Amino acid sequence: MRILIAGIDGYLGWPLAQHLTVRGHTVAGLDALLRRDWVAEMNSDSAIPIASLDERLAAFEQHFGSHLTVYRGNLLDYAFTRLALAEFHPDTVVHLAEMPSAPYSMMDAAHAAFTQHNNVIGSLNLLWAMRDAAPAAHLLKLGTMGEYGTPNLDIPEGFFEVEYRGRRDTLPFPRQANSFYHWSKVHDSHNTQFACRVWGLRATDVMQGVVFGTRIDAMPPDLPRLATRLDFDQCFGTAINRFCCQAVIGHPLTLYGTGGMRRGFLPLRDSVQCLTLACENPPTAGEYRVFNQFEQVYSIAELAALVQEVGRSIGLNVEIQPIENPRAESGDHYYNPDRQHLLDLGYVPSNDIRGEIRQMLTDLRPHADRIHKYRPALIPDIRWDGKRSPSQPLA
Ligand code: USQ
Repeated sequence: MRILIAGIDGYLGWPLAQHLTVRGHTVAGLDALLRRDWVAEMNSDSAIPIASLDERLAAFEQHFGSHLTVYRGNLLDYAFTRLALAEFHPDTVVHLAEMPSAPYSMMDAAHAAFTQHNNVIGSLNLLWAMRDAAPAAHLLKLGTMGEYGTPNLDIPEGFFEVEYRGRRDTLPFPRQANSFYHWSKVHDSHNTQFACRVWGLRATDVMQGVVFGTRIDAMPPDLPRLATRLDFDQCFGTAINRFCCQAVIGHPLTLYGTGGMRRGFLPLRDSVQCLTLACENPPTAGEYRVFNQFEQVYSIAELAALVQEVGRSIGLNVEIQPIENPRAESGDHYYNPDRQHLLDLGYVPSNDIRGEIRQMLTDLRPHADRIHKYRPALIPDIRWDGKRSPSQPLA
């Protein structure tokens, strides 16, 4: 299969390119390298050093023996996007090229507008470019479990059956996102569904949980230029990744509030496995399908306790310090999402969260100095009420 990964320079895109290549697919990429700038804007850097794109591509060719073409540009540029599709002729376009951070989108008006413009218009251009240059290709679009919010109901995969005033229909499950970033993904879902209906495009909208981890099997441990990034700042670092970075420098784990928030989580290797299954089992023309993609549901407090347990078992001094929650979110809620569609396609959850955390801590320990250098980036000061002040420790 010919697979174009938009966002190939990112946390997921770079390992996915390696995994798909090992499976025999012909991969190309598209990227504007914005993630590197956003993390620098947060006065931070990837905990694991990452090579320049040119160095990455040279290492890729050397190790996998296949040349990786990367179209350098932005989905906001329709002409560029269309040209890339027309030239590469993809069977599948994996769309990972969005601004992925909830706190970044809640910083101020400019960042909220940037997030929605970048994500919604970039994705809209991609839909038009696919209509015009690759109408038979499959769009594998990264959405988020956060589109659903935390309703007091089970969460189906995209759609549910409703009865209202004696009539029944199957309709999109209500979306109740909790940041302007998460709303940008809801808007993308609506636009993607509409493009499938009106133009006959085919798409998989992946509602992915929070990803963690440093490794996949295809990634050679002895070739640092093929490593993927791992962020820990308040915007681009996600829960387990931040906790592991904090653990290796002896910084208390920043549990927001009671930590009772429940979310779906999955290791990087499972994310790559699931995206590959979706690529290799495309929907039919005109079909818009939704996959919920996560391995297990955990509360954030459970995860902090797990990082503490594993960290202590390898001799790290790990403390947990609850701090004021900078977000407006429920810390005590029902959460029971389905994830059957990927299991039906053959997804085998790796189910070894302790082993994954141990691997992460081992990979991160040699980079403790880099994390230490950007230590202030660990304390959140972007708040959902619009004020900017660092979260204080709770008793
Ligand atoms: N949290 C803490 N302490 C921290 C960081 C986070 O308690 O140091 C809490 C947050 O308050 C939140 C939960 O952990 O309740 C998850 O936060 P997160 O920053 O790990 O993840 P989130 O903001 O939800 O966003 C991340 C990715 C996003 C993706 C989403 C999937 O950044 O791109 O869409 O996970 S999901 O959460 O399922 O919507």
